[in-house]
Amino acid sequence: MLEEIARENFSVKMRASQGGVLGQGGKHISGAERIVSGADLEQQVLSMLERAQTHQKGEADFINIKVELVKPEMVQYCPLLPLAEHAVATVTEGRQAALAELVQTSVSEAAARCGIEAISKLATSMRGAMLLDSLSGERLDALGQRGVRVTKMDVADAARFQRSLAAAHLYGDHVREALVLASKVASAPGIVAELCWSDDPDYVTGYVGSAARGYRRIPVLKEKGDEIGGRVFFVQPGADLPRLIHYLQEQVILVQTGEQIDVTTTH
Ligand code: PML
Repeated sequence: MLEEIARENFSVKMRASQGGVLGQGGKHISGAERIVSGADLEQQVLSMLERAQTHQKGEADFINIKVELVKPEMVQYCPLLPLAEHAVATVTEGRQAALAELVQTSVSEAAARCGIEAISKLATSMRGAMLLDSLSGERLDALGQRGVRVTKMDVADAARFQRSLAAAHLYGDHVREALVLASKVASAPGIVAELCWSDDPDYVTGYVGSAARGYRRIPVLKEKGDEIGGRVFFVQPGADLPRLIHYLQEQVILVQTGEQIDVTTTH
C-alpha cells in the first residue's frame, strides 16, 4: 500500500491575485507549479500557501491551489536546456542581447522588437504568456491579459536538480522555475523561442530560451523597482495553435536534468 502511494504523483498549481473578482482580473501576485509525490503533497500545498501570502508584490485576496492526480501514462519527458549567461550591465545592453539572441533563433528582427515592446508596454503584468508570430510579430492568441499559462511541469529528480543548481551558484525560485518552464516551452510543437523577464520588482534578470540555443540568461532586462514583466512565445508561422496551447497548458512534462549545469558566459 505504501509503495502504491509513493508511485502516485500530483500536479499542484498555485496562483494568487489582488483586486479581481473571484480571481479574474486584478493584479497578479504570484504563481507556482510543481509535480510532487503523494508523500510530499501536504508540505507542498502548505509551502505554496505561505508563498502566496507573503509575496513582496502585495497581499493576495484570492489564492487558488489546484491539485490533480498525475498517472504515469500522462507523463512525457524533455531535456533541460543548456545554460549560458550574457555579460551585460544595463537594460539597454540587456535588451540588445535579447534582440540578438532572438534573431539567432530565426525570429525576425521586427518580431523580436515587437516582443520586447509587448512586455515593456504592458500596463499590468499578465498571468500567462503572449503568443507572437515569429516573422510578423503579430499576436496570435486571443487570451488578452490572461495569456497562455504554462502548467503541469517539474523536474524528474528534484534533489539532483537542486544539487546541480547550487553547484552552479544558481539560487532561488526564479531561476529554478524559469529553467523548468523554458525547457518545457522549448520542447513544445511550433515554438521558435521565448523571451521573459520577471515581474518581481527586485528581480531584473530574464532570458531568451529556445531549443536551438538553450537558456540564454540576461542579467539585466529591466530597471530595479519595475513591477512589469512577462513572457512572449514566438511561434512558427502556420503552427497548429490549439495543439501548441494544449501542450503548454495540459501536457504533463518532467524535465530530465544531468548531474551538473555548466554555465558559460557570452560577451
Ligand atoms: C519569473 O519571475 O517568472 C521570471 C524569472 C526569470 C528568471 C531568470 C533567471 O534568473 O535565470
